[in-house]
Amino acid sequence: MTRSSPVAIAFRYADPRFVSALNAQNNLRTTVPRNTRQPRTRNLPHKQRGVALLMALLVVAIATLIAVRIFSISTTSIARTESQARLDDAMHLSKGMEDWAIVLLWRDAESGDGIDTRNDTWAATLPPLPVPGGLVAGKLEDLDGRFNLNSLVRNGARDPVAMARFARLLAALKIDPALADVAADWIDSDAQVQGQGAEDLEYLRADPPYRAANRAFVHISEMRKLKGVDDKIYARLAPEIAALPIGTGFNVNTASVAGFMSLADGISEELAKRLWAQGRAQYRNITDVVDAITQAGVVLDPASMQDLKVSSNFFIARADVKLGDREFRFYSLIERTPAGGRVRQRSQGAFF
Ligand SMILES: [Ca+2]
Ligand SMILES: [Ca+2]
Repeated sequence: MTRSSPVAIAFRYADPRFVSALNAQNNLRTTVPRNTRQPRTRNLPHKQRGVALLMALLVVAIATLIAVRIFSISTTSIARTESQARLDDAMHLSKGMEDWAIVLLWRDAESGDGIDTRNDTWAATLPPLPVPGGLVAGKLEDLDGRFNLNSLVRNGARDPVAMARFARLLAALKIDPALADVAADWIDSDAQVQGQGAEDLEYLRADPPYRAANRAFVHISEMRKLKGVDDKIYARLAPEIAALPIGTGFNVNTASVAGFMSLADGISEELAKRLWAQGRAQYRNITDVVDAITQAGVVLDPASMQDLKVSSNFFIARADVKLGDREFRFYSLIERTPAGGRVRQRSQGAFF
């Protein structure tokens, strides 16, 4: 039995205009609509006598009102239809971007080096690409180099390694580490406040009131609802966190400086910057990074090293679509699979 390669799948489902633009960026034809309208002639009324004239004018006025109303209804619905058509076109183009991302991930896996870094082809930004009526640009980022919020609670209990790592990450970001307790209470199934956490009693006092989720984070934007998180804190936190299935691991090749600081007590910002290597870290295996840390005199707890890895399974594909004067942004969460990848979540507007 033969299985279609992701390349074939991608191009089967990709928007044909996007694919043709990928293949022939410079061969786009521009059609300029010609104005073929002819000037209209008008028939003006000639009879002007007494009541007959008044009646005639009223009829004209009513007819004009009706005409204006019909015209305004039709222009509104035409505008709405055009707007919907643009959105549909943009969504098709963003699906093309998803397929492009999956092809990149599949090709990367085929290359066989088994590691994922920001030097990989998938990590390059796709510059704006002309498509009929606009432009499309894209970017693929991995999420495994971020802290997975859902790792905080495992089998109903707080995971001490993840809790300590998140607290260090928060400290590195100059955020109160008590937020680790708050986040754990948000996802644990009970209503019991642990440490400096918060449960329903805290959130029911809000206006409007709400409750703790008591289940895994579906999206990192849930953090906005947590006690102590304001816009400034969220903006600092968002690029460092992810909401992924438990057990995804932490890719040191795509970790941030704060991410490296979260690995152990005693990793200074200076050491973290060295390990981060200007965002170009290329560790072939975990031993390489562990050696680099221990040689700097930092004692590592073996338990906290268990989920470290040098590859990624989850990615965010961003598509920026400009059609006419309208701009759209789409995000797709892609899980890498042996056949390339599959889309797990889509959002339009802001993902973070
Ligand atoms: Ca709790
Ligand atoms: Ca809870």
